[in-house]
Amino acid sequence: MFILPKLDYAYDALAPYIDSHTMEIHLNKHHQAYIDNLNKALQGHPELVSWSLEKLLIDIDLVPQDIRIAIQNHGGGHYNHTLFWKIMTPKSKIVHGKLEQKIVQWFGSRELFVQSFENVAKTRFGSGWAWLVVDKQGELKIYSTANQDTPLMVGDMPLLGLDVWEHAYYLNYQNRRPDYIVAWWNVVNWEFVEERYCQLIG
Ligand code: MN3
Repeated sequence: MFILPKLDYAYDALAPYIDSHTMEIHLNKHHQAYIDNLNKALQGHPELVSWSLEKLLIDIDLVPQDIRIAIQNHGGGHYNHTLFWKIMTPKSKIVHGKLEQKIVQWFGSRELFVQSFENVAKTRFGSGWAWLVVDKQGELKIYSTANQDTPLMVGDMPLLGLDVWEHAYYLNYQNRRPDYIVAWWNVVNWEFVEERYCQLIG
């Protein structure tokens, strides 16, 4: 049985960039619903009990067909949101580490990276996520996915993920998705992301 993770900070800690009410509903209603539906889907499949959440998504093609879409949507939803809470912090500060070096090498500058990521997040039509991932070759990529599709399903490891579903910003920003995207940089937990990157590249 999968359960809702605890936040490392208070609901109102990310304000004014993300408001308390949005955080509370996003975690306790939206994220909880993905977990409930994931657990429900797995109920009829005891052979999958030993699979981790990551394995269910990385090996999505091996998941029995009758629950594959449910795992993709709700397992993806659980994984993406669990990462999303971790990559945010009220004590955001830039880290000049290995990831920044790679970002500058790959995108030309930190500013060009930010621009490119924002562009992908702004132009995702409908609901989905914007990602910075490490691919199998250890290279960085920026792209978006629809719905709760997760980079794990195509063999990439997400470093940064921005939820651009309306439920992530509508109470505070209404239709102004670009304002939410720009504000979000103020709460990115670069220390966590740097550590994750260093673990991934070994
Ligand atoms: Mn969400």
